[in-house]
Amino acid sequence: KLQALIFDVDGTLADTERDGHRIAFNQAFAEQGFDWHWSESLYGELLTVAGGKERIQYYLKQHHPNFQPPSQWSEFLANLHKLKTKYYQELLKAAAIPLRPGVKRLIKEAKEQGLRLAIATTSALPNATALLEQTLNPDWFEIIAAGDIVPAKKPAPDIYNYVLEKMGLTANECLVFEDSNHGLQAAFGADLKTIITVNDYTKNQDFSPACLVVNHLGELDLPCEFLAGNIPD
Ligand code: XBP
Ligand code: MG
Repeated sequence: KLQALIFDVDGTLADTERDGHRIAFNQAFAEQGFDWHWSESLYGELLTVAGGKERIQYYLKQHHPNFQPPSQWSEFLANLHKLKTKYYQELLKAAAIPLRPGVKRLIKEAKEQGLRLAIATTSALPNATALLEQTLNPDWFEIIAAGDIVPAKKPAPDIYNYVLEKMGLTANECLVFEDSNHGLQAAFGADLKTIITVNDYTKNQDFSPACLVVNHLGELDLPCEFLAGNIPD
């Protein structure tokens, strides 16, 4: 029986990437005096790497292979990423990024019906929490599994296995909401059933292991009863 819904954050709850994270990365680069700029299309390519620190490192390897950080790589990446997190928080405060259609309705209805709720995201914890504070309520979620809490980020299944373990649930008692192929791979790797809501960055990706792929949740009149009984194996 369905016991819990587990949500990805970026791209699933809200379209945070293009006008949120991307801008904050560029602001952090500029403040540090780097002339690196992530355009909308370049960012689409960089999204294949999950995690802010991992994404910066990948970008430098691909586009500035001779770059040498002024300190140890780990320290350099951590500091730059901290700055980016600060800018992202400021950005969310200045112009809240809205939830995608249907998200609030589904989450409220799930809560009313007694389903348990959790978050599984690659983003840093303060970023996930800030979005939830502005749009829903972080307390509605029993577990907010985020960022470096597991060393191997999506597409590795670790973050989903972590949530299952913390909630004391088995995979067939949960349903996941994701927006990307690497999120789907992570959930699938933990044997979880997944509904995909695509966005502009992910609409052409392969979602074959998903149990449902839709543009967004607003078009669906199928929330909890459907979810409880009708998701195919
Ligand atoms: C989210 C991400 C994150 C954000 C940046 O992926 O890929 O890296 O872009 O977050 P998912 P941080 O939606 O699959 O969890 O900079 O906070 O790491
Ligand atoms: Mg996502």
